[in-house]
Amino acid sequence: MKKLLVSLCTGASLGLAAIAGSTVVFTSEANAVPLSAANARLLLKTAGHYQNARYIPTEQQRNGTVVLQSPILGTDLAHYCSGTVVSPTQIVTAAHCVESQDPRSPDYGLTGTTRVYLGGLGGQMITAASYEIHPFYFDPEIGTPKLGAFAAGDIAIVTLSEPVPAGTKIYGLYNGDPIGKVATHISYGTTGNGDGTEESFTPEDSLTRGRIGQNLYEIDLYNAFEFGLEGAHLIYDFDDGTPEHNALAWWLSPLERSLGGGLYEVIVDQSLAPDLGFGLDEVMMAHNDSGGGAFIDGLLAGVHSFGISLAEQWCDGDPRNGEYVNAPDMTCALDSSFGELAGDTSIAFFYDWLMARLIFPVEIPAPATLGLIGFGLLGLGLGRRRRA
Ligand SMILES: [Ca+2]
Ligand SMILES: [Ca+2]
Ligand SMILES: [Ca+2]
Repeated sequence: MKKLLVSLCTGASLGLAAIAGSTVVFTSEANAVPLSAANARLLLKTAGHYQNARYIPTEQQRNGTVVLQSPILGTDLAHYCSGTVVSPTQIVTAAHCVESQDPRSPDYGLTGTTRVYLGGLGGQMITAASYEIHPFYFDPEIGTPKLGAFAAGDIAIVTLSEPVPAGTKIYGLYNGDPIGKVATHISYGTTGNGDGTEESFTPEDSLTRGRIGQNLYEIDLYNAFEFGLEGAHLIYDFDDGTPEHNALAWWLSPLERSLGGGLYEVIVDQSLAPDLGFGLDEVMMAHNDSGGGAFIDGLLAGVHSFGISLAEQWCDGDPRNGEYVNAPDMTCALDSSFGELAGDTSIAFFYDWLMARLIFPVEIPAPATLGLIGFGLLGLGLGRRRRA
């Protein structure tokens, strides 16, 4: 596991979106805010061209998903994240998306009031009223916040200042075993092609329209790397259909050999993670996708948290600092290309904590109940006429 620890460091960066008129530039600032590590890795990149219509969610599919915009005070910058509506007044997102709003964070006060845009940046805006971050996120033993996105409790609930309008989809929570299940990812962030040829982050496209696609949850972070809490983070890889870029098989393979001269080769056992993806439907989170949802059976099952790739010294072509001749990452950088891994916070792991906090002020009426209410109003009208 010599490779992973180095990767943790490369993942520690902060994603910002600069807003100047209609121009939005995405930049990455290394080690700016360690707690915000995963922020730099969120958006969906796509197996095929990112403008292919197959990746554009319909209005119906965007319903119940949101963009969170948190202005950075004293600047014209804002953090962007994604989230999912889970009650009439509550959004589930990643803790690192709202940590600067929590008094326990060293960055407390850095950002102003978060704006929540329903169904993407073009949708209705509701301001956030309060936040609750899972305590594991700040726990010095369990959460290891210095490791940012790898903290064990990267999940938060945002409470809105007013309820979402009628007709807004409210997602239920998945409480089954997500490992081995295909998840549908819907998110608003950086998009681009998995082969690294194009990358894009604009208000008009990625933040407004979002992207949709699939990936397979294959293992949890602890069972893959003996790190974190068992079951808390769900791991998947960005496949292009080839064994050469089957990242999870490469990372899980325990054997490697030295070829001399600083060169190493992992003896890849493809049977350890044989899945090669879903062809053009395969997607991977990227910048600003943080907090976005992954859905199984129409229920929220995962929250985009972090990405993992091989530290650049092992794939930069320079054997003097060590080099894997068969590194799976198609581009030697943490940029959501084919051959990288990602982790989602598991909703099932935090199911009880979430359910204890979700507020449904009124029991959602069943269709039969609605019919009775209608009948009752009708009867009242008739009665009034009779009196007149
Ligand atoms: Ca995959
Ligand atoms: Ca794979
Ligand atoms: Ca890469």
